[in-house]
This record gives sequence, C-alpha cells and structure tokens, in this order.
Amino acid sequence: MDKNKALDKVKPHLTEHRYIHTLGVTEKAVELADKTGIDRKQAELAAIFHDYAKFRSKEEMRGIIRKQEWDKNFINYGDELLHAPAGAFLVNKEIGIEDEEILSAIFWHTTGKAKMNTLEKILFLADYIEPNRIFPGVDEVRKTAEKNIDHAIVMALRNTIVFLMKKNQRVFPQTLYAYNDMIEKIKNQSNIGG
Ligand code: DGI
Ligand code: FE
Ligand code: FE
Repeated sequence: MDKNKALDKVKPHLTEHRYIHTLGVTEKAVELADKTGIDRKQAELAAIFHDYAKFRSKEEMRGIIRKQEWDKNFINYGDELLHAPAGAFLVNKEIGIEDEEILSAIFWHTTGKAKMNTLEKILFLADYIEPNRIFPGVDEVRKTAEKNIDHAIVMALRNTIVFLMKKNQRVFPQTLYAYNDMIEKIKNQSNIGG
C-alpha cells in the first residue's frame, strides 16, 4: 500500500492532533529505518497505522483482547495500553495488512517487550521522539537517538516507568522485561546518558 493511500485510510480514525503525531512518527520511523538498514516501507506502514485504534471504545478494545490468546494483563494495567494490541488486530481485519512484523510492531508500540526486533524498536522509539512530542526529557532521548538507538530506548523506557511510578500506577510486566533486556544489551556500551 502506498503512503498516501495509507494516510487516507487512517485519517478518518484520528483527531487532527493525532494525525499530526502520526505524520511525525512516520517521518521519524523512516529516518530510523534508513539508519538501521531495515525496510523503510515496512517502517512507514507500521508508523502510519500505529495509533489506528486510539479512539475506539474501551469496551470494543477489551472485547478484542479477551477473545484472543493474548496476555490479559493488557486489560488490567491501564486503558492507555488497549489501543496497541487492539490496533494490530483491527489493522489486520479492517485494512487488510498481513505483514506479521508490522502487526507485531503495532502490537508492542506502547509497552515495548523483551527481545524487540529492529522494526519493533524503531516504532517504539519513533512514537516517543517524533518532532511534535514535547514532554519533559524528550530532547535528551532525541539527542541520544542520533548516536545510539538502544541507549535512547533505555531512556524512553526508564522515563515511562518513572512516570508511571510517580503516579502510583502499575507497570506492565513486558515494559519491565523490555527495560531489563535492553540494559543487558547495552551493558558493555558507555554513555547511557540521563
Ligand atoms: O498512543 P500515544 O500517545 O502516541 O503513545 P503510547 O502508545 O506510547 O501511549 C502512551 C501512554 O501509555 C502513556 O499514557 C503512558 C502509557 N504507558 C506506556 N507504557 C505503560 C503505560 N501505562 C501503563 N499502565 N503501563 C505501561 O507499561
Ligand atoms: Fe499509541
Ligand atoms: Fe503514537
């Protein structure tokens, strides 16, 4: 599917703000794909559709998750998590995307997971640092991403975990596994930053 057709398909499902965010994630994901040598069309499509389910009803998304053989923690760890797995399901059913790598990157884009492949990492990071994001700490992660993608992902995971902890919210187990896994990967590298 070409870029403009994909954008036309996702647009009616998003607010203007979320559409602008999606354009930013797409730009960043393609840039990171080129940097890491993975397929830029795959990164582009994953980015365009990553928040496809963002505005579906919580009940619809919970219903989808309940019916699949997926980690039921997605239902119990905060409603913000629902749109990622539900989105992967709906992008397949309604848009017809069958590329399992794209669907997996969408599935894990909010929480991350242990042993992320390059496409999963790129979408996770692009979602966090796309140019329209303005939350505290994002510039530092952006700068680090220019030098080392794995280090930037550790920072993004750490920021999210600390953010949740400060609000007394539980942290989805796979987010902690992602953090542990990435820390192990970068153990022998320096300049984690932050
Ligand atoms: O959909 P976006 O806003 O573009 O970004 P996203 O899919 O990364 O969702 C961000 C939200 O998800 C933010 O409110 C924090 C929340 N979140 C991320 N990881 C976890 C989490 N919430 C819980 N409860 N547990 C997590 O591990
Ligand atoms: Fe999202
Ligand atoms: Fe997003």
